[in-house]
This record gives sequence, structure tokens and C-alpha cells, in this order.
Amino acid sequence: MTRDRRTGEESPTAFGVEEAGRRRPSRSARAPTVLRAFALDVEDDLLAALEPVLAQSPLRHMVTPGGFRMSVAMTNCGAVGWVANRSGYSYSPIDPTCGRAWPAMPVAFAGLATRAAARAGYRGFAPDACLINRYDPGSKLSLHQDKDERDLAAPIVSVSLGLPAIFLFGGLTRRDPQQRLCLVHGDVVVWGGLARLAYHGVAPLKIGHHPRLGGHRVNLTFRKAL
Ligand SMILES: O=C(O)CCC(=O)C(=O)O
Ligand SMILES: [Mn+2]
Repeated sequence: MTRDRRTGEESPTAFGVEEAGRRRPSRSARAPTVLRAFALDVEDDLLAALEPVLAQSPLRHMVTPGGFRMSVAMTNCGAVGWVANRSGYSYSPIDPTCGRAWPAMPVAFAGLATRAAARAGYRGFAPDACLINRYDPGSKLSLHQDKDERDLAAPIVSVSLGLPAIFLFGGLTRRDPQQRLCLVHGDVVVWGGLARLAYHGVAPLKIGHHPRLGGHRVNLTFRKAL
């Protein structure tokens, strides 16, 4: 148990989740802010904007530097996109699959990310990269840190759409205990400050059916990369 110095409240770990509304979001807390259903009022705009992005830069399974094909299918929009290949992880202005720039970040995407960050205490967040992840049943994302961005002062904003998933959120080392958060369609998670480099991941997706996205989960993860 740790005690919050400001409120005196106890939480099970130093990385206790802050559910917006229950506790005042804090920039410095070592916790993600979970904004339940925050994206629901723009879900139509998000899904409509996603279609042309995927048509221009299709989802693909990237290969890690260690030679493993990632089970999550990925693509990007924005000024730069996150890419993995045999030489490492980086942000590139060019989609290596088609040799052209990534699709521009839709206004609905950037607006939602800025509003969610502000709600979590990070004013003026202007993402320049949005990694789009599509999970099929069985797909997972191993525990990792988002650390390829130049600007670690900016938070990460992560939007969940489609099937529910278990999001694992740990500490600054791989061995720290992890929170298990069930994220459903429309939930947004924001982490920054002392939690910016926290290890996190996604447990294997369970089979299901979502009325808007069928048998998949889509996650939009917004970063300030440059
Ligand atoms: O799918 C998620 O909820 C997390 C995605 C993530 O951590 C990433 O793309 O780096
Ligand atoms: Mn991540």
C-alpha cells in the first residue's frame, strides 16, 4: 500500500490507477488516467476517418529486430509513424510498405487526443504520430515501454475501440507489479509524468463480437514523437 501525500488516500501500489471523476487527475502521479467512455461521442467520426487511413496505409504485421512477426497488425497516420524492422524501432515520415508519406492525422483523431490529454492534466498536447493497432483474437502486445519518442514530456494517449481487452500497466522495471485494467470500446487511457516510461502491454485478445468492429479490437495510440 502507498499513501497519496496530497489526499491521504491509500492505493494498492505506487502505480494505482486514477479513474477520472473518482480522484482528481494529477500530472505527476505514477498512474495512468482512465477516462471511461471518453471517445464514445465521437465514435462515428473516428470510425469514418479510420477507413481512408487504412486504405492509404494498410495494416501490416511488422517484424521486430529479433526477427519475430508481431501478432498485432499496425499502421500509422500523422507526420511520422512508428516502425519496427530488423534494424530497430524508429519513427519515419515514410510508410515503408508503399514508399509514400503516412496519411495525415484526421482532425477527429487529433482533437480527441488533445481533449483527453487536457482532461488528464496535460494541456496543449499536439500529437504528431498515431499508431493504429488491430488485434485479432489471440493477438497480444508484450510488456514494453514507449520510449522511441524524442519528447518524453508529452503524455501517451491511448484510445480503445471494439472488443474489450486486458491492459497491463506496471512500473518502471519489467518486474514491477502490474495493474490489470479491462478497457472497452470508447475508453481512453492517458499516461505521462512519472508514469510516462511505465511498462505496459495487452493480454491475448479473447474471441468476441463487437457491434461496430466485429471480431477485432482497434487501439489508437497518440504520441508526440518529434
Ligand atoms: O493496445 C493498447 O491498448 C496499447 C498499445 C500500445 O501500448 C502501443 O501501441 O505501444
Ligand atoms: Mn505502448
